[in-house]
Amino acid sequence: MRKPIIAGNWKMHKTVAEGLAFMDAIKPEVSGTDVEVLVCAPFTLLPSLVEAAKGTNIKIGAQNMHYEDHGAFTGEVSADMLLDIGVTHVIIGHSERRQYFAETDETVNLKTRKALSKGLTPVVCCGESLEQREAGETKTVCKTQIVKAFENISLADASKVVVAYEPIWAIGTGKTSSSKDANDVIAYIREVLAALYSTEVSEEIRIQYGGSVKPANVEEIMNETDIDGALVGGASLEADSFVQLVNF
Ligand code: G2H
Repeated sequence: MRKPIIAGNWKMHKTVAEGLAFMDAIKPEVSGTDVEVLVCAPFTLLPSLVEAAKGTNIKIGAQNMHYEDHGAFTGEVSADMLLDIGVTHVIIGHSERRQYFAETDETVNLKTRKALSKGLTPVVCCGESLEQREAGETKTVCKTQIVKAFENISLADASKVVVAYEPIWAIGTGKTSSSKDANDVIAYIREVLAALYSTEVSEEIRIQYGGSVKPANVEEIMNETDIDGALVGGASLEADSFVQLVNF
């Protein structure tokens, strides 16, 4: 009942020409899928990708946004600016933003609320570090991040959020959480959401796994009961690989 969502997170990669070549290559290969297809690109590519995605089943997302509507925030982009060019999704609180750009649970919450209020679909990331995992804190860390991210988000809006569980130690390292472990944490996140809202709402919220997902492991991951998609970095950069992920 939850529509799977396979998303590429290009991080700081690709020129406009490279992005458009990617779109040309994937369009015919993903057109028949029942999966929601999302490409999250750097800001500079977004207008061109939105144009290229017109009339297709490919959605285009940003990788960050500011929580204010406008103001003296040099280098930042607002939700309205994303909507203005036809972007529909935005990744919020990726661990790289938390680690390198001082993103906090509080800013994640402010951004998530702003995105929802404007009609953008937030893809909200959570996940533990290696140290936290080894200390047995995985679930506590995810619970804290999820409870804060959803603070003051209404029952009606909650089901519009996509959650991405990305254990930090598995990001870009080639190490993947076993699909069973990832499913276990994701099922727990769903329990946290059920306690915050209701079982019904928690059953509607899609929760992706992210961290070294690739064509070789995507099917096993997607076969798990609670995993509704993948947020993919490295393996989303090549068209062939992305097509395989979508058509798992
Ligand atoms: C996790 C993921 C994309 P990768 O950051 O969000 O990247 O698939 O390269 O581990």
